[in-house]
Amino acid sequence: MKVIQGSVSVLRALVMAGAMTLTACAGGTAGPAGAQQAAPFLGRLPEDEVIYFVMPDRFENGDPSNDRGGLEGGPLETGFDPTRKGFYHGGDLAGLTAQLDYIQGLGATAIWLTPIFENKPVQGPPGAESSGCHGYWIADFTNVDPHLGTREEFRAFVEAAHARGMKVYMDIITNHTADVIKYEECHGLSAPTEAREQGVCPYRSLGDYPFTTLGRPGGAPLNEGFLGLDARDLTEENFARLTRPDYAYTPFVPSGEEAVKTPAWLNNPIHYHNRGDTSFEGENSRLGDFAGLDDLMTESPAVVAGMIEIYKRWITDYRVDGFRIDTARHSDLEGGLIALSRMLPGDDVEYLIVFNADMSDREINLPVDGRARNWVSAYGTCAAQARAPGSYSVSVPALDFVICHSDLTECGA
Ligand SMILES: [Ca+2]
Ligand SMILES: [Ca+2]
Ligand SMILES: [Ca+2]
Repeated sequence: MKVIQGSVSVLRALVMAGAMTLTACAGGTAGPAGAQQAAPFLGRLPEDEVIYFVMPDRFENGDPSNDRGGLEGGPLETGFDPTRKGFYHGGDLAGLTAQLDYIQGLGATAIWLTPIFENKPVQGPPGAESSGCHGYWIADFTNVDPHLGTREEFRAFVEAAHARGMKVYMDIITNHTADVIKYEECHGLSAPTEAREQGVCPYRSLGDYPFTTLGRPGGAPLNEGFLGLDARDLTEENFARLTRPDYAYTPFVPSGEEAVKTPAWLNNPIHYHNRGDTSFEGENSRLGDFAGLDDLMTESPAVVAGMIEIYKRWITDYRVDGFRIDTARHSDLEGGLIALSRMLPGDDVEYLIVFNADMSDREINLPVDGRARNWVSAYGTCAAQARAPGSYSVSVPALDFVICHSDLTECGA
């Protein structure tokens, strides 16, 4: 095991959760005639990468003018407060690009960034607010967070990394969005004061709150004919019958936030589970809200298609080399993630490496249809993995190292 000294911790060997087959883009029809020579770094196998995992907000401030993300006001409006760990500290993409010498000098050959998409800047109950400095509270899936820079700066970063022969892996989220949707029974004016103050909403299960009755078992019928979320029922025809989102809680979007998410379809509560907070047990691990984060109905073909469209653009527009999919074990893997992996054909991308969450409790059988299908298990935070490497569900050693620049808990995540 190689050890890189410095202020970083080193994580040995992320591991594969599936068969390791890496095939070059063999689309045949993809790309212009006389397609350009593939960049040499694309020929490097994923197990040979040394990955530098970085949270840009905590790395290097290359442009102080973007520290407040273009927002006005105090920390609760802008999210910026370098004196508190849960707020933005000013690091950005310009700083990251400027420090590529340093990162490459450590021996890193690839960079994995925490999500750079535009976040809801501040959320949380009164007195317990924090910011999206970690990047996992996405509001606009099509934009770069203004605290971190611009689309052009992200493009410049990817191009600069590629020019050095380094790969760029994006950290993406398909499980949830920022916390925008609330429930009348927990957060509405008629909710008990205690519930409003605590900001938690107990999970309401499929058994106790079926999709086809209003708010409680025996409630008025609704969503007539909707068959539920079994794998065989994940069809457009079935989801056309799901028209009301108030089968468990009564979701609402607070005034002023009706259009806060992009693409626009994400603003419709019908695309979410709306069953309250997960306690990370059984059914609620997949269908519950992760600390209030709006849990997407990843079983729905419309949601899958929307997510594919979103992330496809990041591949085609920025030529990123792979994705690490966040909170994958809290999503419908068989539907959404397999579909996501099918975004590749026609997109002229040489390789896609998908990092994934812990797969120890799930079987993943991805169809291998001519494209790279690499599933790397990466469970927990970087530091947690470094402390407990035995917790992987594994089989085949894949990557030599992930160098942890920072532990997400530094950002209050
Ligand atoms: Ca900055
Ligand atoms: Ca919510
Ligand atoms: Ca989920």
